[in-house]
Amino acid sequence: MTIPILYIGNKTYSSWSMRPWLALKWGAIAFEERQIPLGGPGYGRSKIPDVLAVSPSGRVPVLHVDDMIIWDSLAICEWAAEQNPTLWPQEPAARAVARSAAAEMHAGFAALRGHYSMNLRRKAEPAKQPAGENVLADIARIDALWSELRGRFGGAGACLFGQRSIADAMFTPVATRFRSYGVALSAPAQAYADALLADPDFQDWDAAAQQEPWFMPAVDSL
Ligand SMILES: N[C@@H](CCC(=O)N[C@@H](CS)C(=O)NCC(=O)O)C(=O)O
Repeated sequence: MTIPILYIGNKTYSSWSMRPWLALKWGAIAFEERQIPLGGPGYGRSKIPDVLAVSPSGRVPVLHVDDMIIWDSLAICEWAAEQNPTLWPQEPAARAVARSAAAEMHAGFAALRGHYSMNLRRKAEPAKQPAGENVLADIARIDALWSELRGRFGGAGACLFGQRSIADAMFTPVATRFRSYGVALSAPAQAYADALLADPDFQDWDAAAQQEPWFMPAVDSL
């Protein structure tokens, strides 16, 4: 196998790119990273020419492994877990719950994601519009889920399932949103969010984001 290539978007804004990037790092899986800046012609319609050249969905992240193409964040995380099974909890019941949490994140929380766009350059400034009912419901569900999973499976560690897993990778961008928009959480959920943001690999990603030259007015004006 040649070294896999992970195509990602802007580190400041592309939450879906961050998730498999963290999973590959945490799984100690070697990969080359190639960045395609989002925005410009075709953006928002899955029609950015440079993205379409490498991803059949017109979206990033996408992983190329030899001649195989994996074009979705969760599918890339699953491939990573095939290389390094410690990316999921080893105990079957915990693993099933971790997969449920990761899938819930992947498929859901649209109101939260729409209202609080990821913007790593924004540090604790409330959103210009107040959070609506659906956003508040998403925050409450995530807070309850994090608190419950930490209590049931977290043990002495800081992660949801004792050691870093794909579930933590899926939720790290949410922790950045809570930080960026100053969203108040319960004490257990805040402790977990703080732990995600203290992760050294996340901090590498965040530091690179701060150096990026791109600026998306639509996101930065929220
Ligand atoms: N379900 C996909 C979503 C990927 C996605 O929406 N990526 C965004 C960037 S974070 C994108 O490529 N947008 C390009 C566009 O909207 O044209 C996944 O989980 O990978």
